[in-house]
Amino acid sequence: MDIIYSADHVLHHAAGELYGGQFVPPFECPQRIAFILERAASVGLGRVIAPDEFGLDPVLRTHDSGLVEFLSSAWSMWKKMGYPGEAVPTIWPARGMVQRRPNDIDGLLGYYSFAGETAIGPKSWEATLASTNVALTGAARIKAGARAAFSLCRPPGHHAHHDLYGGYCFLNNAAIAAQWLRDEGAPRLAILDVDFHHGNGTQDIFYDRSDVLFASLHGDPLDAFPFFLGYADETGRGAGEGFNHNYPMPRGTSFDAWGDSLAHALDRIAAFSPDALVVSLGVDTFENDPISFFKLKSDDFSRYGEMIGKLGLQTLFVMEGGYAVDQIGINAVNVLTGFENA
Ligand code: SP5
Ligand code: ZN
Repeated sequence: MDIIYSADHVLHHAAGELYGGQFVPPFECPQRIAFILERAASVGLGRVIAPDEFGLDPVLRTHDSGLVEFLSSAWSMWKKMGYPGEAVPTIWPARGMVQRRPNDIDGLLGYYSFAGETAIGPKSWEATLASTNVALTGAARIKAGARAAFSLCRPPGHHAHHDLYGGYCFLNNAAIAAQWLRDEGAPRLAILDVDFHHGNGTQDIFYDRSDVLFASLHGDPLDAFPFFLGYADETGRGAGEGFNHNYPMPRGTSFDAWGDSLAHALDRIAAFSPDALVVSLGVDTFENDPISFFKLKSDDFSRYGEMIGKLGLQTLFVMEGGYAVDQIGINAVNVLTGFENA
């Protein structure tokens, strides 16, 4: 399958992430993508192609214009304050406070985020737009009839809500790609999120809708980021009731139980009979992932890639998380070769 890749991902390379009370080198780092690209080349996965430019229109079909405006101007506002470091929020409009957009950059950072680990740097916005173009170019390959495509997105996207960033994500690449396919004429889309973390942003974006089915397998929010969304009883709202499926799983979950959840989610997707499938592909379910608690082994990624392939749907893979950098290439590419071998 074709691999869509932009070198502009390196423009987003924060110096620090707030973790354990310290600023540490971010888990979400540029080397992640280099390792995946290298592995894809060594197994001959497919051609590497550069993204096309789609502009802001498809972004604004999915995201709030206030968020987009904020993200595009956050760095210049931050620099005007004379701060020495990168832009991070320190206050949020929490329970009991007013949800009103402030003017000041410190207020805006909290107004437009749900988590504080992700620093904005001088070129984070440029990298974010490139990442979204990578997803959209993959979607265009699907529209053109390709069986599959791999959008090697960075920064990732599945935590980004309609009007919130966080969890290393600024724009929701998978959601934007799915919405674009809808707008180009596909009546029904399914999004399967296999990242270790709940796809809270994608759930938020499609929660009221019956035309985009969302299923997410993830660490139980009682114990895992993003903590405040992702329970099994979140099944959709209004017309969207019954079109959102969460599979939270406990610490130590290995492929036996995880694969059962996947089989269940795939049955629901098959019953929905979508025109295409978008997979939010995070490989932080790996046993050695530094910030997650599932126990999948490298071979398990091939097995589940094959399960997804057996659905027989046109499939766009959109890269999300995965922080065991040494093995991220093997694990991500195992899913894709498993899919192709189905
Ligand atoms: C795209 C993606 O995978 N985003 C993940 C964002 C997670 N950010 C917060 C991580 C906090 C980890 N705390 C885990 C403690 C492990 N001992
Ligand atoms: Zn994740």
